[in-house]
Amino acid sequence: MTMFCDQCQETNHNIGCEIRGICGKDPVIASLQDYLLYALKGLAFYGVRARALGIVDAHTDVFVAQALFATLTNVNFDQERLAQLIRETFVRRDQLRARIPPQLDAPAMATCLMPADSIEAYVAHSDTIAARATHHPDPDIQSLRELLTYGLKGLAAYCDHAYVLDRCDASLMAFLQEGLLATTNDGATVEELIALALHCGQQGVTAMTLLDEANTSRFGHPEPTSVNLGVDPTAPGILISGHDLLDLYDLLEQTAGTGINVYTHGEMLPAHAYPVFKQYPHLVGNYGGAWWEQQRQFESFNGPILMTTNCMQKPRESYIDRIFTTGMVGWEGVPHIADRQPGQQKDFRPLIERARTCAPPIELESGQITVGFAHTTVLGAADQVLAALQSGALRRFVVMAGCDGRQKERSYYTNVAQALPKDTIILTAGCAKYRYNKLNLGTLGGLPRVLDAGQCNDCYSLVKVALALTEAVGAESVNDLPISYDIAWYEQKAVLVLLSLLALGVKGIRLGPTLPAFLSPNVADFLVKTFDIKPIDTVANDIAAMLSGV
Ligand code: FSO
Ligand code: SF4
Repeated sequence: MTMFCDQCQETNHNIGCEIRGICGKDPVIASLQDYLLYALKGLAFYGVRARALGIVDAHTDVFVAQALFATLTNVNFDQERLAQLIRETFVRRDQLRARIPPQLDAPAMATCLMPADSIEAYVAHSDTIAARATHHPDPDIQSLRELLTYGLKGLAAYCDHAYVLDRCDASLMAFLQEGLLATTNDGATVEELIALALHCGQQGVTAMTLLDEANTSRFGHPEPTSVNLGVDPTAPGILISGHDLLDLYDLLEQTAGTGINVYTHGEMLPAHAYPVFKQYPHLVGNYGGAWWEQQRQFESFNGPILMTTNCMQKPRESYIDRIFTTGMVGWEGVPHIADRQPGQQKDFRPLIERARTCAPPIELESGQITVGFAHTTVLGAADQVLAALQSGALRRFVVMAGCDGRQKERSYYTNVAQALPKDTIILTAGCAKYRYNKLNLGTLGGLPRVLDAGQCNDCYSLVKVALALTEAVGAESVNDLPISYDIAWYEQKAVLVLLSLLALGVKGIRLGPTLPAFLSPNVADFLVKTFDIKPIDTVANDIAAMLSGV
């Protein structure tokens, strides 16, 4: 069996994973995910047609977002779970189909059904029909279809994060299905697909705004906070990873008074800055670094681990009996904490029981790092920032947001952060920060030189800061500010963030460690010419160029 996947930055030889994913995705999981995507496009056909007739199924809208989320990099590796999602796609599609007049032009993906209903049948169908039906012979059209699809996946993930906190936007839900359907339109031109990809970016801004409101209205506005990197050697802990702050809330509530500590990992680090989470003294610190270091770090953590979203790696034997998934995350054989029932919390008792049998974590490091520089904090210090810019004490901001990954070339980002002159400030968000957030780069005008806005979706904060500064200094465009963008990408949320920046008119972004494999030469050329996107170069060349505003 073979597979083909090129959706993330670590794809094999920057071409595609064909035998097994670098991420651990095997051909069966790849086929099931491809088939789920194919089936979702069929569901989208009826979703779009029904919506045009005023028929909206809100549960199905959310289901589409969640099922798409399951196909993101490092989310779901569970065959049975993916097969269930495929089955549910068919059921929901047929329910919608029954509510509207017959659609004589329905494509094959809108009518397919596997009577055998087995994983093997889905895989066979995926490999023979789904792959062919969604692949376009024109490399530019195919490239743009992929760009749009991966942007939609990122959008779906952020929609789900907001939905968990009771925020849903009908236009976002509609666009997820319109976008999916557009990727099946053989008549779509290059220009139309580019416009759709940029529209996807605009929707990304809406989704990140919605999620920011959801997080801040529920947990308060992040404020500058020192986070402990060490451990409490006297008590066992539970480690929570991923992006889902409501899961953290439920876990903290249920562990309060039990003598069990809670630690954040990876993208959960920014939680420490939210006022609501500061009320829990047993949220003692952050353990470890970015997602790709998890296997070694989960081993030494000793206690249970909860994966709330991406990025999950293959669990090692040493901790497979103490890792749990929840939400859209899945790994075969790993216990899954079920969704919350209306008005109730998720039930984290299995983790709490397991923690009681575990030793305290082994300390990996000590000290503190500072988080909590989202838009409210940075704009609260706007006068200070403007004064520093006007006096020349602050020469430039460098946005170094995005993702981290395991490729050694990513040491570029550590080296850039280290080599940037002391009159610059780094704005960061996402797990990319782990390449430089423990370097102790000092302060400038009372602010840390690494301002951490939060998770990857909190890139929204960076955009908000840039737009407010544009207005404050009376600049014509965001591109006239002394801000450079040196973005690291890995998975599809980052594709959406990139499209969002482009939709907002940001130009001159450096993107690395490699440009996406799914960009055809012509599409890459278009992005370079239109948006001045550049691949990263050497540290010295890039710093010199950024400081001169190029
Ligand atoms: Fe990182 Fe993974 Fe947040 Fe991504 S943990 S790589 S862009 O899933 O989502 O930044
Ligand atoms: Fe390869 Fe990335 Fe796809 Fe995994 S998600 S199979 S590493 S391209």
